[in-house]
Amino acid sequence: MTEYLLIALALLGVLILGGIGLVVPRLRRRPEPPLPKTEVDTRAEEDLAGPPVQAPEAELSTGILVEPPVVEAPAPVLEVPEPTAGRLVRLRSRLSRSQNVFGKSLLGLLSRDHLDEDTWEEIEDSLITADVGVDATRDIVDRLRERTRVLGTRSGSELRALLAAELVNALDPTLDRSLRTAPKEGVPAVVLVVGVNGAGKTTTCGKIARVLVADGRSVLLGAADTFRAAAADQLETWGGRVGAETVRGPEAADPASVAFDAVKRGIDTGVDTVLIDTAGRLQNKIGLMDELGKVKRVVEKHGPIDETLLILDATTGQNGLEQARVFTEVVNVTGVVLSKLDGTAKGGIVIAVQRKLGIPVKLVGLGEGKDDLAPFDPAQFVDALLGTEPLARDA
Ligand SMILES: Nc1nc2c(ncn2[C@@H]2O[C@H](COP(=O)(O)OP(=O)(O)OP(=O)(O)O)[C@@H](O)[C@H]2O)c(=O)[nH]1
Ligand SMILES: [Mg+2]
Repeated sequence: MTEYLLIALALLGVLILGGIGLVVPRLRRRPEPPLPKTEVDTRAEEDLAGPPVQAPEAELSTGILVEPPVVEAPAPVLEVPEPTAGRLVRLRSRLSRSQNVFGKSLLGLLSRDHLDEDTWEEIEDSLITADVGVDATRDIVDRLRERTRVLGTRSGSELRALLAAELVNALDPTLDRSLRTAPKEGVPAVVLVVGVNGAGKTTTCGKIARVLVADGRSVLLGAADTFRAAAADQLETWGGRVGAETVRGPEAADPASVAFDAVKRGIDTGVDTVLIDTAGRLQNKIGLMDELGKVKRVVEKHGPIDETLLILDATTGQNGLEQARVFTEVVNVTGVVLSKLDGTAKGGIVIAVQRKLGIPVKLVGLGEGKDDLAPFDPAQFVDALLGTEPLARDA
């Protein structure tokens, strides 16, 4: 009897130990990893469930579910550029250096009691010093002399009005100064920006991009200045602020091919305007001017360039005119941007440039700030030069 009892107990013990042996490994065992999915499985699931979502992970030690941190791409904060209307009026005080010549000195001379030969000579000298150019100065002074003689005008406001009319006339208000930046039949307008070293090309490209964005257009920038990586970085920074993509190539890449790719990308993405920045080049370096000609020809494989803007540094005065002439021979310049007008007393260069080149000044740069670029308007410009209103509008 006791023997049976012992055997039964032993069997029970074996059973219990065996049971534990079976259960414990199960408890310890980690769940089997699922079988690797095929590409088809994954695609099918993604189609159904949208973009993949990371599953919450089980914390092994505590068993508490921990949500993975939600990694969201930071939304780019885009700047809203200033509207372009009224910029020249807002920035008129930036012309203060030129205002001294035109507003103060010229008007002062004109209102002398006796407008004798010496006074007229002084008036001529002031205009020439302000870079108006010899031919334009002669025309302006001859017409003023004639009109003051015929009309016998002597009051300050009348003389101011006569001078203003002659200056506006010398700026040819009939020229078309609109920028051709509108897409045609879904194809972006292409704007090529050229000029000598340091004229302000890249800055002006950036400012124009802002002008266009402010006017509701979409813009793509092409960094065809491949001499320095920093040049493309500089352009990309301008574009990034207003959400414009920049197409760039490797350092020392062929600028023509980067410009071509930029226009192609602009066509593919359907932007309104492609702006191409080029490297600074001196007009007397034949190889570099040939390279610019090539950029133009290669870009035109996509279709004609809508606008070629020559950036001229206003502080270089009459020297800029010779540069400009050479550029117009290589590319078909359709508009001039006079940069750095804020840094010169020679605002008359606007008159000389147009007269010598027969190409309209379309925009003027009036400072280093992001929105310090204004559409050029002869009447507003002359008014700013002769301004009788308080000048400190722009804080
Ligand atoms: N005061 C003033 N400075 C300007 C204006 N436009 C450009 N600049 C300055 O001129 C300098 C040269 O400008 P960039 O745009 O780099 O000139 P760039 O023609 O691209 O130069 P490269 O590519 O080296 O040939 C910068 O310091 C600009 O801030 C302007 O209208 N007024
Ligand atoms: Mg540049």
